[in-house]
Amino acid sequence: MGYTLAEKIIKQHLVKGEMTPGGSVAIRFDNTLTQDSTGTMAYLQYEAITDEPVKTKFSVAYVDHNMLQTGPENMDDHIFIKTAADRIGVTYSRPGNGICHRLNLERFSRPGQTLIGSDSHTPTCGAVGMLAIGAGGLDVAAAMAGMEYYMTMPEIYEIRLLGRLRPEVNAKDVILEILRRLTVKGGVNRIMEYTGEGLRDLSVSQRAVIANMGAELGATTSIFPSDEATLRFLTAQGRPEDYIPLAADENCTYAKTIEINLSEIVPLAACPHSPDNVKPIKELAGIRVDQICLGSCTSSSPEDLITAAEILKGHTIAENVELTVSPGSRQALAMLADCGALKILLDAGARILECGCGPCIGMGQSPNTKGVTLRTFNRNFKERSGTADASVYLVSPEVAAVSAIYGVITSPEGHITKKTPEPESYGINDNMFIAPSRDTSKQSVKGPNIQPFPKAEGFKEAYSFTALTKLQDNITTDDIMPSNAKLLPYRSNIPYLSDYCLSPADSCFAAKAKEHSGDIAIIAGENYGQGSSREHAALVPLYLGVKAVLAKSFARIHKSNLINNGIFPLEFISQADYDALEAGDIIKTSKDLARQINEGVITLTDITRNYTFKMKLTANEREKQLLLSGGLINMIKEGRK
Ligand code: MIC
Ligand code: SF4
Repeated sequence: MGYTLAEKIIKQHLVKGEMTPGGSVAIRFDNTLTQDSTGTMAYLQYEAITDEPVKTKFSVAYVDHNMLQTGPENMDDHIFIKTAADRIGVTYSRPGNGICHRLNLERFSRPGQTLIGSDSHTPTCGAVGMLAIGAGGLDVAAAMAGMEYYMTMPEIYEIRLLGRLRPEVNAKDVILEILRRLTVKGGVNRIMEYTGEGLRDLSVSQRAVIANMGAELGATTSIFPSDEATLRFLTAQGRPEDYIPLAADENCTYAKTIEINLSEIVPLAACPHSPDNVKPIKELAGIRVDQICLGSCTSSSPEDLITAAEILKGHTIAENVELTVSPGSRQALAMLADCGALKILLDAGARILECGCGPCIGMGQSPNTKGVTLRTFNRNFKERSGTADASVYLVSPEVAAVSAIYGVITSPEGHITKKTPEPESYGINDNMFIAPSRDTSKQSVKGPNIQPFPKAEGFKEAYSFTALTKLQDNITTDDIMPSNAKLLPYRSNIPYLSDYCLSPADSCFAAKAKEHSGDIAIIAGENYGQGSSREHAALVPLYLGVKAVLAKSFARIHKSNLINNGIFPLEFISQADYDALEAGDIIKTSKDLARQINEGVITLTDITRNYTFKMKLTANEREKQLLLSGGLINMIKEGRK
């Protein structure tokens, strides 16, 4: 029996386990990436694990999120990351160089290799046939230290692409169509593997849009074969030597095959407030728009930005609209300047922001009260833009540019006759990457805002949790630990962030938790912790005393972050149990908790209601050990790793 492409790469990097879906596999990572808003914690955690240089083939520390410097905190963080990276052998990408995922694709993506990154959109490099996985900072720190990464072997889904995109349809519409069909839970514990004749016309940058937003499906990763398009891209990036051809074996088997006919896809938008709330643009046409934002790690290749410029050529944006452009990389911005597209965008009235995440993570450019904003980004969770009552629509650059001209949502059909060709060569300038000294006799420099991270206490034989809140389905990590221009500067200061924990979902939670002295539980619905990889969504609750989350189901990265920090992620077996529990209830574990953890079924009693029920612990052997040790740092200290 043959292997799928993902299986082939996993097999080559397998340290332990068997590749049976649902089983536990430990794999070795060749490369790592961190970005600044998760990176400060990752390097603090690395320093807590070891003083040795990194063991990976190549590791990079990007600075792209925390770029608004309205006080000393952000630049202090940059300096800490730069000095921490230098001593342990991690290349540093200076602020202004661009967004981690676009830069990593351009300069360091390598077919057949593995990459783990402390950002949920790390799978972007799957566009060149790399196995790229997003994880929490601690997992990335452990991978840099040379430890294998344990994960539940996902099922592999085939997404077979047929036909050819129409000129006005973007790869963004393809992934929006997949989100429409599969929803934000559709990829959990799955790898999306792309095949089919439709690949022929998709450049690596277009594939990257799809691989990037596989994160919105909740997928472990997404992967494309390494073929002629990959060779063209790597050659244009001046590194043809990194190319190897890679594809699934003809006789491999997939858990499921989904066919998508590219010729049938129409321009789409993800409507407020979820990436899977997808509708055709035609149904939304005429909605008045206040703001349009081009850019982010998903849609800011030169191809995408030149397409937008071509549409805007000779026009001035509508009076009611503000247009911003946050290019994904200096390479992309320099190419826009070289080909004249930057001048076209400026002439049309665009506000050019620096190369970074910017408005995508609420770092500036928050829309007006009740504003309508069209963004070529990948997430439109409520409040993420920084304006609580704004309506954010996720669209392609084509839809964004045409709508900017008319000031209302407008279909690009009839406005575009041919696709922008992919560049034959990219402007290469690596002078904003600093190679590390690997001199561990140096010390990292920590500003006053960099506070120690909270550490889980060891495992106790019995717990009595107070359930301080009861939440609905699809709670995002933006709900658990919001990020915006005011909070992002405190990513290295968990005590400060703790006042805002769960504020969009339950504004009293932090105050209640601070008054409470014992162990706390959170009750939640399906897909708890979807979205970002930020470990802060586990570290901040840990700091507040959260010891268990009782949910109907969990998003993958967040669940690992909870386990790494010794917090129990327990799943309801019956809807009736979820219905029976209320905020304020006291819930106790029963005898033999350690044995129950090993068996994966935990008996709990709600003392307030005199109600006994069972919950599932879906965890592999290693995760059970982690919980019994009180998390990864404690396990490493116990010398069990
Ligand atoms: C995001 O897009 O939500 C982020 C901000 O890039 C996060 C990382 C973070 O919270 O720092 C992600 O995607 O993991
Ligand atoms: Fe940055 Fe937005 Fe991409 Fe996250 S999704 S890495 S915030 S551009």
